[in-house]
Amino acid sequence: MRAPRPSPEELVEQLLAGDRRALARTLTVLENDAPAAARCMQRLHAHTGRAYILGVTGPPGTGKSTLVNELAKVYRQRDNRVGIVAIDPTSPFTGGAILGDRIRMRDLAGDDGIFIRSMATRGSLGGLARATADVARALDAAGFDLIVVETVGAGQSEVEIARTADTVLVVEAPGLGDEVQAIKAGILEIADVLVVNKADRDGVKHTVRALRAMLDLGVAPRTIVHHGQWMPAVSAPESANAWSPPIVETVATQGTGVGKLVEAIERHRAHLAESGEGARRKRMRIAAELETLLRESLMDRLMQQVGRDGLDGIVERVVAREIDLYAAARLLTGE
Ligand SMILES: Nc1nc2c(ncn2[C@@H]2O[C@H](COP(=O)(O)OP(=O)(O)OP(=O)(O)O)[C@@H](O)[C@H]2O)c(=O)[nH]1
Ligand SMILES: [Mg+2]
Repeated sequence: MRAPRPSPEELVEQLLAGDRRALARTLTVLENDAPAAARCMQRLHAHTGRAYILGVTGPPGTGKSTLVNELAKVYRQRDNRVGIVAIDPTSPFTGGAILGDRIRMRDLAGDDGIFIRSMATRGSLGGLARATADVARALDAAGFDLIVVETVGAGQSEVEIARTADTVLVVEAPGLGDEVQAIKAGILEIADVLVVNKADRDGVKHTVRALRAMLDLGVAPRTIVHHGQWMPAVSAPESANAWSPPIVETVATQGTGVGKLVEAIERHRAHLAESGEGARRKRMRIAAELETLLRESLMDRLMQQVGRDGLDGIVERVVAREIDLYAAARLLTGE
């Protein structure tokens, strides 16, 4: 007979006591079960706020996972516990395999100070962003000092990640012909540090020049733009603009340039602390997440009140030109 399922509260207790299995099960809850996730977060919240979150994004195949592996090794040497969240890794994730690649990550396997999790992008973007933020918070509560979130660059999702991360690395590689794509995707706007990986390849100087030209055009530095309706009363400090994203060349497969990259990350981290930009970003993130949650719960509540039939009825009235859309919305919200 199987043991009874632990409650969300019991799972969190075990997680806080350092149980890795409970951590893994909690992350599954956070991804899949909204009501239980809310119960977990209620217990976890007081234990969060310590970890430093690093977002790593960029076009497919630029070497992000290889780089994350190298970064994790450096931070492990500094006695940091490292949590890695890979969103929608292109390689399949199987049992004990790490980021779907045993060979590259073998240096990290079996290390208690490392925890690796992959997440699928099923469901809505908003849902993924929330689940990612919750997973990062759970790792934070579980005592991981550095949490790395890797996503494959595809536009909107990077912006969502920027809200989760303290520092965002955008990883490019020579010869992708994606310099222009990068601007289109708005990817440079969210970069705090730009990495040109595969610096052993031809065309690295060209890629660096192209990126620098774009930075000089004023695409960056990023300021997190709040897309929602209300802004918290935290305006950007003037000194937030003092940061211009450095460009670091690396050869992740050889570990070359990784030391310089760590330095750049640490400089940005210090900048966030000294300028007040870090605190501002934290508040912006909380406001944005709160807004998303409110949107969902208000919508749920409204739909419960109105019901499927009620909504269909109103749609029919708009179709019949009895009322316009604005009037329909007012009717539904009881304004
Ligand atoms: N030549 C060269 N190859 C590299 C370098 N870094 C990574 N690679 C190779 O590039 C391929 C992709 O590396 P990954 O680390 O999986 O890249 P990724 O960006 O995580 O890929 P996705 O998650 O699929 O977007 C692998 O075959 C790596 O061995 C590098 O600095 N130089
Ligand atoms: Mg990868």
